[in-house]
Amino acid sequence: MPTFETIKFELTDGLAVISFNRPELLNALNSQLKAEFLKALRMLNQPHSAARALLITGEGRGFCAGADLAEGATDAVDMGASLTDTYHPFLTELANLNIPVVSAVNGVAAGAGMSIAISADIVLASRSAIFLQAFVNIGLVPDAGSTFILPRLIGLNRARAMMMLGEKVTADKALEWGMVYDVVDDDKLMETAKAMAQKLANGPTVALNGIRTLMAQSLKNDYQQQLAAEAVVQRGAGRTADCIEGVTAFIQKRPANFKGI
Ligand code: T3D
Repeated sequence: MPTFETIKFELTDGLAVISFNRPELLNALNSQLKAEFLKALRMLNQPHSAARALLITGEGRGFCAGADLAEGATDAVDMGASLTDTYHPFLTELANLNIPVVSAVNGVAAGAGMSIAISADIVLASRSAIFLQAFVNIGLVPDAGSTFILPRLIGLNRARAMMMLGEKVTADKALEWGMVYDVVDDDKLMETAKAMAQKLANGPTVALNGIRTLMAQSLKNDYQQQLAAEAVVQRGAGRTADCIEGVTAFIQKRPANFKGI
C-alpha cells in the first residue's frame, strides 16, 4: 500500500474510503493531492482490487474548496492544460470505476470540489454543508465536469444561476433541488454514509456497476438505444452467481449473501 499525505485511504470489508486531507485549507486540490487521488483511484480500478464500493469525504470542516488558488493560479498558467493534465485523469478514472461511489459532503464543496462531490452515484450531505460554483467569483468558468453534471441534476435554470451568481447553496436547498440524495445531521453524516456505502460494498457488484453504466448511457441514448443497452447489461447481470444467490435467497425467504461475482 503506498503512503499518502494529502489523502487518507482505507480499504476494509470491500469498502474503500478516500478522505481529502488538507483540512487547514478546506482540502483544496494542490498537485500532490490530485496525483494521490489519481493513484488511489487507479488502485481501485485494478482487476484484482478487493474494493466493492468507494466513499469519498473530506477531513476537517470542509469537503473540498476546489483548486488550490495559492498554487500557480496566475495568468501565466495555461488552465486548459492544467485541466487536461491534472484534473481529467482523475475525473476519468472516477467515472470509469466499476464500483458504486458515495460522497459524504461534510462541509463546503466549492469549485472542482463541488464537481467531485456531485459526480458520485449517491451524494449525502451534512446539514451544514454548502455547495458553491465558486469559479465565476475568480473570473473562471465551471469545470471538472460541473457543466455536464449539474444541469442534469438540477436543470439548466438553476445550474446557470448557480454558475453565474457564484452564491452559496445550502444542503437543504440542494436536497430540494435534487442535487443530493439526502441531508443528515452533521454528527450522523459519516455513520450514515459508511452504512450506505457498506451496503453497496456487500451488494451485487456486477449489477451495481451495470446501473452505473446504464445511468451514464441514459444521458446520451434515445429510448430504443436505452432498451438495447438494458438488454446487454442485463444479460451480463443475469449470468452472475449473485443473481442466482439473489433469487435463491428470495425463494428461501432469507437475506441474500452477495459475493460480487
Ligand atoms: O488550473 C486550474 O487549476 C483550473 C481549475 C480550477 C478549478 C477550481 O476549482 S476553480 C475554484 C477554486 N475555488 C475557489 O475559488 C473557492 C475559494 N474559497 C472560498 O471561496 C472560501 O474559502 C470558501 C467559500 C470555500 C470557504 O469559506 P470559509 O469562510 O468557510 O473559509 P476561509 O476562511 O475562506 O478558508 C479557510 C482557509 O482555507 C483559508 O486559509 P487561512 O486564511 O486560514 O490560511 C483560505 O485561504 C483557505 N482556502 C479556502 N479555499 C482555498 C483556500 N486556499 C487555497 N485554495 C482554495 N481554493
